[in-house]
Amino acid sequence: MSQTSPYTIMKIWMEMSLQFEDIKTPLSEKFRSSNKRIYCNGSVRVSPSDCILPVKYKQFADRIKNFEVREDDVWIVTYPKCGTTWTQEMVWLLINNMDFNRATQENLFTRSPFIEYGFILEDDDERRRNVMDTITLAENSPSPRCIKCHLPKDLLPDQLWTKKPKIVYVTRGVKDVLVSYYNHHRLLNGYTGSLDDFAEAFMSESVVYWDPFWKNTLDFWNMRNEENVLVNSYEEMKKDLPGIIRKTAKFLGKEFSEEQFLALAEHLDFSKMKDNPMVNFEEQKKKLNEMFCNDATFMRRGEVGTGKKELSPELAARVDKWSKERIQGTGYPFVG
Ligand code: PPS
Repeated sequence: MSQTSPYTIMKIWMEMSLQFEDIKTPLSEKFRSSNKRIYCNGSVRVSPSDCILPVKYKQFADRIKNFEVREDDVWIVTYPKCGTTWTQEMVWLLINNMDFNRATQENLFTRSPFIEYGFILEDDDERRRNVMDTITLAENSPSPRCIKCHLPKDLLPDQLWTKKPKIVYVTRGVKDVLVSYYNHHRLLNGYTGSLDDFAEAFMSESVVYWDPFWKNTLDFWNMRNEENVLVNSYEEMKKDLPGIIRKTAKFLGKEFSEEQFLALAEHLDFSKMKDNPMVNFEEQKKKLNEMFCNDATFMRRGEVGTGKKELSPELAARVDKWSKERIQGTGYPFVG
């Protein structure tokens, strides 16, 4: 039986208009009340994709869907906490001729715009005052652009599937993502619930900010053989960073000396990135810690296997079961 190409399916989605359904379940309400930010005005389920997003997304959806893509863009697409920042810094340096000078003077936030950041912050969030309109920032950025996006495949700009710029997708072991995302909610949203409650929300496929982890991940895994898509994993980056840098450079059509590759690997080492104010969010962290009275941090552990260590054995087993059911028959190898 002939298989329908992912691009044919995408063409059908492109022609469908977006639908929004308000989400109000006991679990989503419990989750909402445990966060001081982001979910305050409620969430919507977006169709197609089933992605759960803040209500504010409705105001941005068309601008993102109709965003003018350039053929020489590189899009860093990920589920949150999979190694986005790490990959952005790697790709930005690869497509900017290893310009370490600029990388150490200009924040990653403006070098590599997070296109949908605008709808994450509510209008009354004081952080908004310091944040420019990131869609405009991306529109005005010179080529080659390195754009960050966490949206699922179905909600990405339509032109990604016609102009076909390079897309680097990075994935990570789901238990490590869960624990890192829990920490992220504490840091950025003042989440006061327990890790167990967060895990319930994460697996309920209805309350955590983005669409179900496995849908986001498997959609890109199924596109891994497309010429313009590269799927890396956090675990591979930890195991052989110079190897992943070389592989990514090849995918991007960039050539460098072995010395340059090794210099980039050193720059991207967790110990270096953790102390690099252009990528480590330390400045925001101080204000957020004060606002939410906690000690959460962005560059937290930078390790593989933290989920297994931090989740109770019962919870880890439930996450494994939940994952197994979803990846059965897909050939997806990075379980973690
Ligand atoms: S976000 O908010 O979605 O953009 O977060 P993201 O950048 O995807 O993920 C943050 C986690 O990545 C870790 N990190 C790194 N690990 C290893 N090496 C380097 N250089 C590196 N840079 C960031 C960061 O510590 C978060 O993981 P946890 O497990 O929470 O430590």
